[in-house]
Amino acid sequence: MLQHEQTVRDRDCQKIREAFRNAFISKDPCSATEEDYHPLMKLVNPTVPCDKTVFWSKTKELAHQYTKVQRELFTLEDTLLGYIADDLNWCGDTGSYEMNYQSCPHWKKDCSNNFVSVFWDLVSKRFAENACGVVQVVLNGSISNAFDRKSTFGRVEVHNLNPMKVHTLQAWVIHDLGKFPSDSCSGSSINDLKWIIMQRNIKFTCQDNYRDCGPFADG
Ligand code: 2NF
Repeated sequence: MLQHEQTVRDRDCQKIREAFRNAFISKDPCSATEEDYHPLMKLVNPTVPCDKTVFWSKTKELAHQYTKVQRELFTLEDTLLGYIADDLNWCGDTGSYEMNYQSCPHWKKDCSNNFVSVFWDLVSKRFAENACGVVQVVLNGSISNAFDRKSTFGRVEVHNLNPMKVHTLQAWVIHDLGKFPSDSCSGSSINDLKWIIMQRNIKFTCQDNYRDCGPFADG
């Protein structure tokens, strides 16, 4: 790599790190707003090509296996911001310039406006807004509500798909091998999803357990 390119890349990473840190450092861990992350969002734009976006809900491992095998597909965690933040928990503290390594609020038990939840809602929204063409979602057929309106997918992503750009939502409902499925394309939760998507003028298709021979096959 040319010396100049290396310097530019280092500077961008430095800027991204600083913007991420500045979003929450010295702030009350339960007072996060979208605006806190705006400087970071300005530095990193989601850029997934059309037909390559994969959403997931309660199927993290499987969805990541899928995009690892089908290399040209992307979950949010295959993009820069999702990759950086995945599996992390973070917050600051008022009156301190340090990271808070003692305690950060739990998103369910303590406060909803914590920095982790606000971050994921925002990057999930941008990821969905950016999607185009045929987009996919991997859902869990081994739980009773494969589609859950209260999940990030149901609450944020579904409502931020742009019908001017997104042609079809293709759902894959996958259940664990050897187990009796708890939900499927004909179940009421998927019907709920279908209704929401069709109301938004986007086409909906659904495929049950493609694991035996399709792209989700084991081995
Ligand atoms: O941690 C992530 N990588 C993450 C978190 C939230 C949202 C990713 N997302 C994006 C992905 F791109 C998927 O398309 O949203 C979709 C998955 O979110 P989901 O809520 O539909 O799916 P779940 O399996 O229920 O949750 C995924 C992970 O996020 C955590 C949850 O504990 C699990 O580890 N999570 C869910 N909601 C919140 C929240 N409000 C949350 N963590 C903090 N605040």
